[in-house]
Amino acid sequence: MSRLTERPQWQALQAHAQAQQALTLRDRFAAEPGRGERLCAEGLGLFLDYSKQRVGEDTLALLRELAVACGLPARIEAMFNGEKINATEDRAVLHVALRAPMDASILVDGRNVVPDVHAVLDHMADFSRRVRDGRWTGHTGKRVRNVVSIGIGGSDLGPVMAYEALRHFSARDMVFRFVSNVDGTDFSEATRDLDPAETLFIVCSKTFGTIETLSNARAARAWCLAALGDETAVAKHFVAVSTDQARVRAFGIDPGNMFGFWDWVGGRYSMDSAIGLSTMIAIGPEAFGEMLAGFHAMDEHFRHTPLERNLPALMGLIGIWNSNFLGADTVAVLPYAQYLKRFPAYLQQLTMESNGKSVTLSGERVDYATGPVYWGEPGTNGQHSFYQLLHQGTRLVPCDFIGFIETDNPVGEQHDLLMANLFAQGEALAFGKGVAQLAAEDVAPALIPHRTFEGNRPSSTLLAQRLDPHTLGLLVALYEHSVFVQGVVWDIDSFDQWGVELGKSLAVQTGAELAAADAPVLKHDSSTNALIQRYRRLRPQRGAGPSP
Ligand code: G6Q
Repeated sequence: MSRLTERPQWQALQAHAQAQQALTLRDRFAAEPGRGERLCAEGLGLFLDYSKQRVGEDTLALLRELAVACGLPARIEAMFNGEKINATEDRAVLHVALRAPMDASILVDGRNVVPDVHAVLDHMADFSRRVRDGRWTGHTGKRVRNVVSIGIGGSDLGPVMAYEALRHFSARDMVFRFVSNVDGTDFSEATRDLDPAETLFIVCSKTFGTIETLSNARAARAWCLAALGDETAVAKHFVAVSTDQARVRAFGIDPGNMFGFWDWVGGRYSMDSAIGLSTMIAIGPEAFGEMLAGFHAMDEHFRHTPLERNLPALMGLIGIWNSNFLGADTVAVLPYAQYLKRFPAYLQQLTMESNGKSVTLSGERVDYATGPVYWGEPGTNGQHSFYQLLHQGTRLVPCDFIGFIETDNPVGEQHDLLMANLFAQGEALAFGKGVAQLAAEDVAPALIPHRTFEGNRPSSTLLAQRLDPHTLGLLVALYEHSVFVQGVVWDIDSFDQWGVELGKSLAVQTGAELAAADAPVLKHDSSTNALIQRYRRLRPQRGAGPSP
């Protein structure tokens, strides 16, 4: 047994889960008047209703005891104080410094990093203003109308999500596109209708060594120069966001056009660093500042609020309960907001890359489940596809519903309809529809099993007034810190990503085998060897174009 499963607090939770197995949400609501008003938490304008989770106040007390036994309060302080809690990479984890106010002091190796953060923010703000008001022009003197951000993973998902989420606040006279996939289709489709003379590329790569991003950046340079004809055009059409100045220079981008960040910012925690330059150009430096203030407010809440009312702690611990004590393998994220259409994809990386680990910090194999699979789609679309499984499938899928009181796009009564669906889905998942009710509705006996909804399916509902930059900052930081809480309890390194690194090195080796002029000697398994040989045999000769 591991240290975690040996803890008395863990074993108490196991016994508690066992004892409560037969208690349904229907039972709980019947036995606890006012449960829906009590099992809620509110802070910073976010309202979290967790009464439809299969927890009681006793469950939450046990979960808090577990968190304390696992050292959560001290680990929170260690993160905020810049200790090297990313143990396998020997790095501090300081995304909280990216949104710290100017007068804060956060030390990494004895150096206050906050002034560095604000120097980059000032550089970004100056550049963004010049692009937005037309003072920054392209090589031919034309105003920049199109911004194409090139990056992948943590250098892409945050900017895409934030742009979509804050589209309402964006410069509507500009076009924003995002290129991530090494599939040339991504670059081609993103640029096919753009004028190179009006296009600015932001090459985002922490390492400036990621093959997908560098390939797309080279394609962008060739596309640009083919139209503008002159190598000096690069200076007006390319800027870089990276931690590696030497590689940026080697690529041909003037370090004066580079926006830096630091090794203590993890890729999936970087949307509020210079990686968010496209966001800042889209919404302007002031609105970007409001987003940072939202992040910071949640940081402060997380650091200083008792666990009973601490939103990230509550969400993280309820997730532990669902994964480890109710056996749920996944979490569905269901924003009832079209602007959050990329939020589930963003959360997928944040949660799964952070907590998809199977050894503890000291390298022992875990004997408990760690990070669940996150997935989702905006409501109401998902209702017409996968919700069937949520309601009647054999798996337990806890859901996070997210909704907003106000909409920026009032169309008739549609916002009420949207929210009615959100509320109705949580209710139906929790309480289902039983045999007695169906019989009372005169449903044919043979159909009753098919039309029965057993209910007892847990969900949380998160409400905010309006989706604006500040709220987006709150929301992202809420999930960031809930991931942290879970990583602390599971005793894993939430901040490394060796699985991603593996992919990067494997592709290089296989890429060389595909590029070799003569048939290379392949030393993979027989399946991989045969696939490579088949591809080499059937692909069109270089320059021949696709088959008709
Ligand atoms: C994020 C991961 C990963 C990374 C990409 C891009 O936490 O490390 O998704 O962001 O692989 O890396 P670069 O920014 O170095 O190009």
